[in-house]
Amino acid sequence: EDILNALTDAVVEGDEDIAEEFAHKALEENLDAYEAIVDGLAKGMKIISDMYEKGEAFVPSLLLAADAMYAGMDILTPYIKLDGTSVPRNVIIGTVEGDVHDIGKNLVKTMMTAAGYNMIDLGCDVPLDKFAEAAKEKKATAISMSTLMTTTMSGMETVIEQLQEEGIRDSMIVMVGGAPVSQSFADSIGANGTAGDASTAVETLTSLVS
Ligand code: B1M
Repeated sequence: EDILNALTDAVVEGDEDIAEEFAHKALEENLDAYEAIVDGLAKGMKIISDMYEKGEAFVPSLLLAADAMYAGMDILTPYIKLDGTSVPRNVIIGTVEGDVHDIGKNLVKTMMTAAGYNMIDLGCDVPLDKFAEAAKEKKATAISMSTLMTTTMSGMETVIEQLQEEGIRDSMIVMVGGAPVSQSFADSIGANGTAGDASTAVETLTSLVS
């Protein structure tokens, strides 16, 4: 409990050293690495993002918070217990064209990696046609698209249309997510699923592939 709170605080404060210190402590105390990320580090990122929304925090603090979160994740991620039964599947992930927000996308990627998926990360501000191109090239099982802005959401629909044009839509699972994405939006563009957070994203993907 104390260690989880310390991880959360380290992210909110944007303190990489403390995040690293408590990530090590979490491992020493045999805390579950996955829980330490979700209930410790990611929780801190959510808090600072909400503070930003309310005008209580500013961009530099957000970026320091993300650095602290990544520093803790670097230590914890190798200790997440892999689901040994899963067959490796290629999953394309990226933030759509026009959008540079990648903190949430990176969390989703980490959780999916931890669940045994082989993640192919196209990064952020990804030109829309790259998704179908990469999916074909890597014989992907799924495409995971993230966006944080209302102005870039329609890009996800374009990608689905491109998959259709390429004749690979039906053999592909398409997941969409990010703060403005709702279930009804996902349904309206013909995506297979969405999720409100990174761990639910993994559960949804796993239920869709099996
Ligand atoms: Co910007 N930003 N930002 N920003 N930013 C938002 C998104 C905004 C809501 C803030 C606001 O104004 N109220 C707003 C969008 C408004 C809108 O669309 N209507 C906004 C804006 C406008 C902008 C700029 C345009 C600002 C400007 O320059 N004028 C600009 C964008 C430029 C561009 O992209 N072309 C910009 C820039 C930035 C920073 C660079 C400063 C920084 C991003 C740094 C980075 O990502 N490398 C930033 C940040 C940090 C935010 C907020 C504060 C926080 C986002 C974040 O990282 N959250 C955000 C406000 C907010 O969300 N409270 C805001 C933490 C992260 C862990 O959560 O990303 O939601 P999130 O991901 C979650 C879930 O959504 C879900 O799981 C994740 C983990 O639980 N999820 C998925 C995400 N992807 C998923 C995919 C899935 C499933 C689940 O399946 C595939």
